[in-house]
Parts: sequence; structure tokens; C-alpha cells
Amino acid sequence: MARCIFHIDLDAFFVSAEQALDPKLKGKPVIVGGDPERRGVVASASYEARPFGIYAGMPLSQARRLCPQATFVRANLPRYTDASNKFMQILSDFSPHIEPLGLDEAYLDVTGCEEPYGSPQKLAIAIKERIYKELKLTASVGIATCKVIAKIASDLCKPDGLLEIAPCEERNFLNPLPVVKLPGVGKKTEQALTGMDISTIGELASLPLEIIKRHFGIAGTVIHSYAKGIDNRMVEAPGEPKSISQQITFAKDTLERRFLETNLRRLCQEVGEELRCQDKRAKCVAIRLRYADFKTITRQTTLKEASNINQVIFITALQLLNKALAQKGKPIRLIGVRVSNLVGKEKQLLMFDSEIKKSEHLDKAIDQIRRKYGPSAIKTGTGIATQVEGCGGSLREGTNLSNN
Ligand code: TTP
Ligand code: MG
Repeated sequence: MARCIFHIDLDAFFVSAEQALDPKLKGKPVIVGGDPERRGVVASASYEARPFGIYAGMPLSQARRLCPQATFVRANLPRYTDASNKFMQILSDFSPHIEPLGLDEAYLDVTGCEEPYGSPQKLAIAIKERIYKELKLTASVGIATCKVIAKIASDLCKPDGLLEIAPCEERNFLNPLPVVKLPGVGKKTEQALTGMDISTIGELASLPLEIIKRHFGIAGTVIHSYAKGIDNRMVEAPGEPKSISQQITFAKDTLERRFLETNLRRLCQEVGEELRCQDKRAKCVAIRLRYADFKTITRQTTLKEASNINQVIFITALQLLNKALAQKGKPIRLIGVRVSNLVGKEKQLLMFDSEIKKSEHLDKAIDQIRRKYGPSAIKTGTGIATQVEGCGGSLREGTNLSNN
């Protein structure tokens, strides 16, 4: 029996959440991201703002130049998290097979669930109506026999759309679409395919697999299957987070060593706290640097033994930073720390080293004080420098727990 998979994505989510609270913003160019006078990027743009060329990730200053009449609203993450939880709850009332992706989208396997409604489309309409009634948000729904086609369909019918690709119609639907519509085909792959005279998904599907593999390796096999409408992935509830990250965008690009180190220490401390909170240790530590010209690099290393001790994470991240700075002396706009390859208590090595135990206990005690009395209640010597030094503040981007 063919599966019936929905991909549901909220339209202009952050903006719509603001419009739901303040109806005066409806029908207007609205941009959520923060204060355009400060550094930062567009998180979400209303459909009225998009014809001006505004997209997520664009610097707010540029968005302001392109669309000065837009209303700029500072992002309110707790508000969106709350709406997201309610959205996922509504979806799970229609099918237990739900796979949330980020805050505003999910796959839903509704095979067999459509019967009481009469058809998959009627079920999708019932979901959309409930989302609108309870949250004042619109969603777009793609319906297909597999995930990849459902996702492409929901993207094509935005905003407030519904598009069903009937079983056996997959290839007819995919063939004329540009390759870039295929998840997994980014700018670089698109360019390489253009160089091979391939511009549509149909053309990609008709290439021999050997040629695709030669150019794109194992990733090529996946996009080739998708291009042929083959995607056997199940709709699965996500596992535990596989990485934890924190990053900061500075108010001014900087190469000031002590300022960078101080911020790095703070990020490592926050990542460490999240690890300890989850009773996890990490084997890999990575830093991310974005230079003034937006070029972004990641440098990663593996620890001899998994750790959640601030100082261990910091020293490792600092070595990566020093190496990167020695290679490139360009001013830095953003710095981030990510720990991955997480192991839980059951997989941790026995710790014979009492110094490690002591450090972990000390960090945990500091976490408790900070949780009780606020983050500034206790500081390590170097941490104090962030308050007084150089770059006029920074824009925090929050903890990110990722399954990738
Ligand atoms: P998206 O679903 O990609 O975008 P959207 O909901 O704003 O618009 P669309 O109608 O095209 O679906 O992302 C969901 C939310 O995630 C978005 O509202 C804000 C946030 N987000 C960021 O903070 N930064 C980003 O770069 C992107 C792409 C999204
Ligand atoms: Mg969305």
C-alpha cells in the first residue's frame, strides 16, 4: 500500500506569530530579526517584504536599505517556542507518526488516518483549519507518497497552500522542476550540474548513476534517488541532540585577542553547562568563525577522552582559535563553539583522575549558583573582561541543540 506523507510548514513563522499578536502588522512588509541599527540578520520576512529581495540570513542593515518602509520586530524566541509546541501538539492529534524538523515544520505519516475525513486533502484542510483557529497561523501542506516529494510540494504551494502529488505522478511532478528544488542540491551542486548541462530534476534522474557518483560521491546516490522520486525514509521521532552549540555576533568586527578569548570562554562555559545539565560529555570540540566578508570556517578536533569540563572545552577551542588566527588575520564578525559526539553516563569511561572529578564538581556548583542567582552572580577571573572590553556588546544567538 502506498504511504501517505504530509510535510507541513508554517508560513513566515516568526512574522506570522507577531502578526497573530498584533493584527495591525498583517498584510504589510514585516521583518523579524532584531534591531536594524544593530548587527544581526533577518530571521523571517513576511510575503509582502519578499518582493523587495529580502530573505532569511540577509544582514538587517541591507534589509532596511531594500525595504525602508518595513516594520522591524525584534525576535522573541520564547513566544515562537510556545507557538511551535502548540503546533506540534495539534499535528500529533491527527497522527502519532510525527517527525518535527526545527520549530515550524514536520513530517506526518497519515497512512490510514485519512479515512474518517474522506481523503488526504480533506484531512490536510482539517489540520490547516485547526492551526488557524487555535494559533492564527497559516500552514502549507505537501502530500505525497514519500518525504522528499511532500517537502518539495509544500514549498511550491506556499503561502497557505495545499498540494497533493498523487501516487504514480511523482516523476511527472519532479521532471520539469529546477534541480535546486531538490533537498540536498545546494548552490555548489547546482553549479556543478549546470556545468554538466543539467538544469532540471528530470535531466538529473536520466543521468547514469555512475556519472553522478563520480562527480558527487555518496551524496550523489541520494540526490539521484530523490530525482527519480525514490525516498524510503520513514517518518521518525527525532533522537536525542547530537550536538550543542553557542555563538555570538559581535557589534563590530574584531581581531582583539583578549576580547575574542573572553567571549570564547563564555561560550565554552555555556556549552559545558548544557552538557552537564544533560549529564553528557563530548568527544569533539569545534569552533566556527565568520569573517567580516561573511566567509565562515569551522575547525574541529577530537578529545582523547569525552569531557564536559569548561576548562577542557575552552583550552581545546582556544587552540583551534589560535591556529585559525595564525592562518588568517582577518577581522572576525561571529564566533561559535560546538561540541558533538556526545556520550551519556552509561558510555563514559571510569574516571580515576580525581582532578577531573574535582573540576566537574566545581563547574556543577558554579552552574547551580548561576541558575539560582543569575549568570553574573559568579565569574571566573577572565570572564569579567567581557563586560568592559572593546566591541560595544554582542548579539547572542542562543543554545542550539542539534540532531545533525
Ligand atoms: P522557514 O520555514 O525556513 O521560514 P519562514 O517560516 O519564515 O517562511 P516560509 O513561509 O518560507 O516557511 O523557517 C522557520 C523560522 O525559522 C523562521 O520564521 C525564522 C527561523 N529562521 C531563522 O531564524 N533563521 C534562518 O536563517 C531561517 C531560514 C529561519
Ligand atoms: Mg516556515
